[in-house]
Amino acid sequence: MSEHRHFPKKSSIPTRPVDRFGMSVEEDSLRASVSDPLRIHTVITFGTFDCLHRGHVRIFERVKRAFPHARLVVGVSSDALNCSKKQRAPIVSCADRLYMCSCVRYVDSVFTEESLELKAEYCKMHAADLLVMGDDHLGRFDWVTEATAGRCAVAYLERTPHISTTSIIEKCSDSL
Ligand code: C2G
Repeated sequence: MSEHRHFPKKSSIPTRPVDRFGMSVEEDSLRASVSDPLRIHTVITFGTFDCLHRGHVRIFERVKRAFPHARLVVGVSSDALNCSKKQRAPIVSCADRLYMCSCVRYVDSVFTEESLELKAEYCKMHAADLLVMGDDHLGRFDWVTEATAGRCAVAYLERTPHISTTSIIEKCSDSL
């Protein structure tokens, strides 16, 4: 009798887990990046969140999936801070950007970020155990851990490709 060996078809070989957008799921690596995941009660993130889009929401979603019991606090850059960072005013006002972020179901609270230099102060003020940013900022906020006497760890998540506020603005202006 001939021996039948079963090899999995190429398409059924398990690959990296992906979310509904085909993006890699990073909850495990985010959890692994902190020494004690159970110590994470509050996670903080910052951004302008202008023309709120999938790339922004995926940061919130991955944090909440990695730490479902933690509070997610979002610092939204003020209009003045955005002007100084990007030399242009945001399309959407700070009040509306705060409102939109607060309506995302993964977000527990929002506040206005007035200055980049105050990051460690904001982390202390909100008792943050972990600061998470997209990896376009890789390494940029590592100093926060030392400035909070080791209280707040820092981690970076893969930036979502093919979507940005700039590309949305360009599409809108092209279609006028
Ligand atoms: N982001 C992402 N994928 C995208 C676009 C943005 O993961 N396609 C992430 C960024 O890496 C950042 C967050 O979404 O962590 C907010 O993005 P922005 O609003 O562009 O933030 P930015 O104005 O760069 O402010 O203190 C705030 C910092 O200066 C970041």
